[in-house]
This record gives sequence, C-alpha cells and structure tokens, in this order.
Amino acid sequence: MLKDEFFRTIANKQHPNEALVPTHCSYCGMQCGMNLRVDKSTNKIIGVEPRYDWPVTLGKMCPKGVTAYQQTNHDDRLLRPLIRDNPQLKGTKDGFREASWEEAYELIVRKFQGLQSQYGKDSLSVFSGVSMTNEKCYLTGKFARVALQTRYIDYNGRFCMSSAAAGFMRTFGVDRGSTLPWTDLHQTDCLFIAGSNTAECHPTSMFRVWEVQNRGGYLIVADPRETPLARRADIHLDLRPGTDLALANCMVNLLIQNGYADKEFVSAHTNGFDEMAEVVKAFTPEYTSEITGVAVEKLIRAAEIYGKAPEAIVMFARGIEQQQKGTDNVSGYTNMCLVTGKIGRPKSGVATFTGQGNGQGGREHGQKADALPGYRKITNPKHVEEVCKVWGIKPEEMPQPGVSAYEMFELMLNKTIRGMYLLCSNPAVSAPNQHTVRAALKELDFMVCSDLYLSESCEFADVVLPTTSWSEDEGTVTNLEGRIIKINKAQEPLGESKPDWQIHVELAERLGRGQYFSHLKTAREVADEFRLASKGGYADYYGATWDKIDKQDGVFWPCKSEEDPGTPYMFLDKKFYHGDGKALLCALPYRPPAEEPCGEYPLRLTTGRVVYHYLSGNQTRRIPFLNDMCPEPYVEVHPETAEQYGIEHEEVVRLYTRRGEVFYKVKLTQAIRPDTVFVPYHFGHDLSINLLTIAALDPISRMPEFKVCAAQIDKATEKSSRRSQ
Ligand SMILES: Nc1nc2c(c(=O)[nH]1)N[C@H]1C(S)=C(S)[C@@H](COP(=O)(O)OP(=O)(O)OC[C@H]3O[C@@H](n4cnc5c(=O)[nH]c(N)nc54)[C@H](O)[C@@H]3O)O[C@H]1N2
Ligand SMILES: Nc1nc2c(c(=O)[nH]1)N[C@H]1C(S)=C(S)[C@@H](COP(=O)(O)OP(=O)(O)OC[C@H]3O[C@@H](n4cnc5c(=O)[nH]c(N)nc54)[C@H](O)[C@@H]3O)O[C@H]1N2
Ligand code: SF4
Ligand SMILES: [Mo]
Repeated sequence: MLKDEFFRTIANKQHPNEALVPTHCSYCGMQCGMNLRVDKSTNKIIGVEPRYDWPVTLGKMCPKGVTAYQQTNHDDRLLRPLIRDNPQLKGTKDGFREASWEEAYELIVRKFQGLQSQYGKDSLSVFSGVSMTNEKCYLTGKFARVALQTRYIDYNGRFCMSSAAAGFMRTFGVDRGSTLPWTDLHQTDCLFIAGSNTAECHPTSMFRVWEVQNRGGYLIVADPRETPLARRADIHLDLRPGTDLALANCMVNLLIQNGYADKEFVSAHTNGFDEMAEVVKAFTPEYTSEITGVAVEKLIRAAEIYGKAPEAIVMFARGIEQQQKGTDNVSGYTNMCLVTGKIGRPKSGVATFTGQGNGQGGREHGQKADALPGYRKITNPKHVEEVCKVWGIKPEEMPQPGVSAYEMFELMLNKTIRGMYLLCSNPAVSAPNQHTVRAALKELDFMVCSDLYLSESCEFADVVLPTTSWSEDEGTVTNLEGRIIKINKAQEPLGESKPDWQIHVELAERLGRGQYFSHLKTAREVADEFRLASKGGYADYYGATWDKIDKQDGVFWPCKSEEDPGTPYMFLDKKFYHGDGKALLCALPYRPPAEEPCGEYPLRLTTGRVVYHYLSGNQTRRIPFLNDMCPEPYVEVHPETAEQYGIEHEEVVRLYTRRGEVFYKVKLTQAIRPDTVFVPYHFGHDLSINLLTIAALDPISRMPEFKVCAAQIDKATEKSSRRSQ
C-alpha cells in the first residue's frame, strides 16, 4: 500500500461556522479533490482544503489548486453584460458599457439573425472550451447545431487533445485517454514518459512516479529539456524537438530485435505487424541518434529497461502531440505497448496526460467540428439519426461537418464566417500564429464572448457575457483517467453572471428555437438529456448517474446502464474497438518538423507551461501569489548558446521567427538543449509567444505544431526594443 493512502482515513474537520463543499479543482485534468470552505453567515467561498479521501490525489494539490478559490469573488469578475457600440475600438479594452441581459440578448439575436439571413446559416460560428462541465459542453454542441444551425463549431481541445484522440482512435478504435486508473501508476515497474512536464503540469501525479522508483522500478523520460521529472529519471532521452517519431520507431525496433516482442499477443490481437516492422527496421540506434541527438547507449538501455519490465506504462503529453505529426507520434509510442503486449491488464498500458479539467469529456460530446454526443460521427447517418431522436430534429436538419479551430480563423479572414460566439477560450493568446488570428477576430462583423473576466479575446468582442465560475454551478467532468466526477456548487452566482448552459437555453428561446431547449431548467435536467444523448455511443455515459458518481468516487466510461459499475480498465478482454477486435500496429515513416533550422533561423523554438500559470493566463495572472511567482514570460537559453550570441542572464533579447518578433528576458539554464529555446505561453498582447509559432497542422488531427519551429535570437538594440526595462 502506498504510504499516502493512510491519509484517506483522516476526515476533514468541520468548523461550526463553515460548510465544506466537496468538489474538484477548476484547472487541469488531474481534477484534484478539494473541499471549498463556505462562510455560513455570508454564503461566500472563503478558502479551500484538500480532500484526503479522494482516491486519485489523496489530499495533494498544487499552487494553482490551493489558490483557485480566489477566482470566485475576485474584483475583476464580470458582473453584468457589456456592449460596445463603437466597432472602431475593437481590439482594445475600451468602449464597453454595462447593459441588461435583455438588451444584450436582443442585440445578439438581431445581429445573428441579420447575418444569417444575408449570408446563410453557416456565416456564424461557435468556438468553445473544456473548462466547462460535460453538460455545458454537450449543450454548446446542441446550441450550434440546433439553435444556430451552423456547421462551424470547434473548440480549444483541437489545440490540446486532438492528436492523442486521433492516434488512439486509429490504433485502438476508441479514444479514452488512459487505459487504466491512475491508482495503478505507482504499482508498475517502468514508466516511459515522453513530452510531459509532469512535475509542473500534473504535479499531483508525482508521488506515484516517485513511488515507482522507491519500489526499485524505472523512470524513462523523453524531453528536450531537463524538467524536474527528467532530472529524476533513470534515463533522460534529451531529444531534439520534433524528432519523436524516430525515437518511438527506434524503441519498437529494438524491442523486436532484442526479443521483447510478445508474438502470441501480436498475432492474436493486432493487425499490421509486418508492415510496421519493415518501417522501424531502419531506425537503428545509430541512425536514430543522428536524427534525435540522443546518445546511442541511452537508446539501447531505454528499450532494454522497458522490454524487461514485467509491467510498464507508456505515457505522453503535448510535447509529442503538438506537432504536425502528433497523431503519428501517439500511434508510434503506443506501438511499444502493443508489440510487447503490455496493455489491457492492471499496471500496464498507455495514458496521455489530459490537459484541461474536462479535456476528456469535452471532446466526446459534440463540440468538435465532426463529432456528436457519445463520440458519434456527424458523417455517419446512423449516428446522426440516433442523436436527432434525442434532439427532436430531422436528420436532414443536422448541419454538415465544419472545420478545425485554426481553420475557422482562416474562414473569418476571407469572410466565409462573419459572426462568432466564443465561450471558455482565449484564442487571442492561445491560438498559433497570432498575426492571422487577431486579424481574423478584427474582421468579424459581430462577435460575442462569454467569460468570467475580460480576456484578451473579449477585447475583440461586440458583446461580452458574464458567466459563472466552476464553483457557482454543478455538473460533471471527466478526469484524465476517463473517470466521470461531480463538480458541486458552493456559492450563488456573483452579480448577474449566469452558467453557460442557461445562456444557451435563453438565447435559443430568443432565436425562435425554444421548443428544443426550454425544457432544460436546471443543470440536472441538462445532465439527464446528456446521458441519454450519449447512450449507445461508445463514450456511453448513460449509467453514470450523479448518485452513482457520489457512491463510487466517480464512474469510468463506458457505463451503459444503471447496473453497470463502469470500466476502470480498458481492453481487459483484449478486445479493441476496431471491427475485428484487433488493435492496429501503425507503420509510420519518419518526417521532419514543418520548419527545420537553417542559416537564418538556426534554433528550435519550443513552447509550453510553468507550474504557476494556466493556459492563456486569463485566470492565473489575476491571482496575486501566482503572478508574484511568475510575473512575466522569458526565453530559456543554454549558457553555451548565450555565450555564442553574447547575451546574458536577464538581458532582453529579440526572439524572432518567420512570423514575427517578440522581446523577452533571457533565463539562462543548463536544463535545455543548446540548439533549443523555450518560452512559456501564458501571456498576451505583445508578449505572446504565439506571435511566433507556426500554424502547420497535423493532416489527421489538425493540431498545430506548437512544439517546434525555427527561430533566431538577436541582442535587442535600443532601437529595436519596444520593451522598456
Ligand atoms: N501548471 C500548468 N499545468 C497545466 C497547464 C498549465 O497551463 N499550467 N495546462 C494543462 C493543459 S490544458 C495541458 S494540455 C497540459 C500540458 O502538459 P504538458 O504537455 O506536460 O506541458 P507542456 O509544457 O506543454 O509540454 C510538455 C513538455 O514537452 C516538452 N517538449 C517540447 N517539445 C518536445 C518534443 O518535440 N518532444 C518531446 N518528447 N517533448 C517535447 C517540453 O520541454 C515540456 O517539458 O498541462 C495541464 N496542466
Ligand atoms: N504556444 C502554445 N500555445 C498553446 C499551447 C502550447 O503548449 N503552446 N497549448 C494549447 C493548449 S494544450 C490549450 S488547452 C490551449 C488553451 O487555451 P485557451 O482555450 O485560451 O485556454 P484558457 O486560458 O483556459 O481559456 C479559457 C477562458 O475561458 C474562461 N473560462 C473559464 N471557465 C469558464 C466557463 O465555465 N465558462 C466560460 N464561458 N468561460 C470560462 C477563462 O477565464 C479563460 O479566459 O492553448 C493552446 N495554446
Ligand atoms: S494538479 Fe491540476 S487539478 Fe490538481 S490542484 Fe493543480 S491545477 Fe488543480
Ligand atoms: Mo491543453
């Protein structure tokens, strides 16, 4: 037993003047268990305690989690709708006035209907996010298809989980982010983790990682930076950004060559071995070392450790997925599990570190350009019919598939899309190639944005709607294990803010589509319709009732009936979800990143996160402790590289790519490859690293290549530096 499990026996003490509301953190996919402390005299949230009895995180929380409660009653909260009458001021914070909900709704309906009657239904778009509950995500999809009747809906998970989703779908025929519960992690013999800064991004997984090593097991990490996780690794595969597919192919090649393949498993449960083996053959340690820059001995030893381990788990995150070959990287690393048969049983399998709080559930229920609830396909007539039955519309009324998140901005620029309803995302910071994205937002004839705070994206809006925070509403989210859990309401909505689902219902009514929405009066009523809409899809949530979730510490999908306890382990019966029950070993020839370094741009730029901030930073930059700890972005540079360029620690330099330039302070660190630089992306306006990133898209997942492009650094001269020191 893990020592920490002792804490499960400790009850949280109740203070007489406070109520404790059990719930989960608002931020990442770990969804750590917490109790919000509510003052009984004011009914306001005043603090937080970890939940020791939550089996996944056992009372652990990170710096973002312990301060998350400060969001609810923050001075910056939007309390009433805002309208901007002067479109000249778009792109700034100026010109907004407060308005009533009725005035805001009236304006939105008039503008939306005007655009649609002039330019057609598809002139409107919805762009959403997955910090929302399943119920809200579900209703967002229904709102786009049934109330607005547009094909154009996509969401920020396109920038996050889309490659993992597409890779798992291709390999297994199903996309559940983890094949096993997190409570298995510490019991395995080897963790092979690629492209995950676990200690900063999923910190409350770390005690399980350490436990593997404490028990004599191994940790192998593939990352161009020596992150806190890599520092603890038995082997750190310090590869060049964008070269994972070569590394994965090499691992699989060595596993086969050295006799670690499970031939029985391969022949009984997989297709594609011969073709795959033919492709990986070329990836000798020597050849792979040339591509990746990783030492030959490390490659050999890593494959040996994984091959020998009785039980092993392959894990990865955005480091391998946010590439223009992210889908291939996912299938490539997953080949390791299939070739060795280390999958479909306790303590062995594969997992991606799902990013956002509801990054798993939010991708299953119809916010994606081509997806419908239950992970159904909008291109499959049978699936469309099933969903139409629940929605009460005719199949011929279902809109066609749309385009991916970044491609929607391209359609705004060329005026195919003229209006947008943006909710729960801040693409004016987080989308790649900001020059195009910001120009596209400016080009819109009419834009509505709903948020808790005035984000950088709200600056482009004509109407801003105030929504509730996660602590002022209830519903379910699905954590990184595929476990459906309950979010509880701790406080009444601040000011006039409303939950997103309620805004959808009220807007739909005013758009003349009330017959499809008006029956939804509470979050629970949305939940009941949502469970029904997922029924029979493979992401089947039908049996995940709120009562069962409470009783069982969550419910793993698929959960098909009230009697079904859910599915913590995937593929225990060795049945994969392709028609013949077999998984696909994908043959994946290597290809380089979209932009390789060259004379003019000799460095590789990679981007990502720090522990103190969350995504676009619109939430965490407002929390005093987090902002004090990390008030501004910087560029990580290796001392050797700095010497070559004649630049020093804390000096402001010009970092530039083919897309543009940004001025950053230098952070010298040994913990990065000399040929690579890193910038965290949590900052907006002229500090956004996405002014420099490339919008090269993966052909299958349409994921942008956030993790690598070619860059160069200059000493910032007086003249070129726009940043005052
Ligand atoms: N503190 C914090 N935690 C978060 C978030 C946050 O914003 N802040 N966001 C949440 C969300 S939505 C997400 S998606 C996750 C993201 O979680 P992670 O994917 O762990 O975070 P990143 O920093 O994007 O990238 C992970 C690592 O990939 C490495 N990397 C870069 N290029 C490559 C490459 O080519 N190959 C390999 N193998 N590695 C590479 C980087 O050096 C970095 O250490 O975190 C979640 N948790
Ligand atoms: N360069 C670079 N860019 C990246 C990445 C990278 O690694 N590098 N990672 C990508 C990844 S993985 C992700 S997930 C994206 C995320 O990027 P974004 O989608 O921009 O993520 P957030 O900052 O969470 O934006 C959510 C917004 O919704 C608001 N919000 C929170 N809860 C609610 C709610 O319940 N309702 C409504 N209406 N609003 C709410 C928040 O205040 C915030 O403004 O960024 C991507 N961009
Ligand atoms: S690890 Fe993720 S879920 Fe847990 S407290 Fe931190 S941000 Fe919240
Ligand atoms: Mo993400």
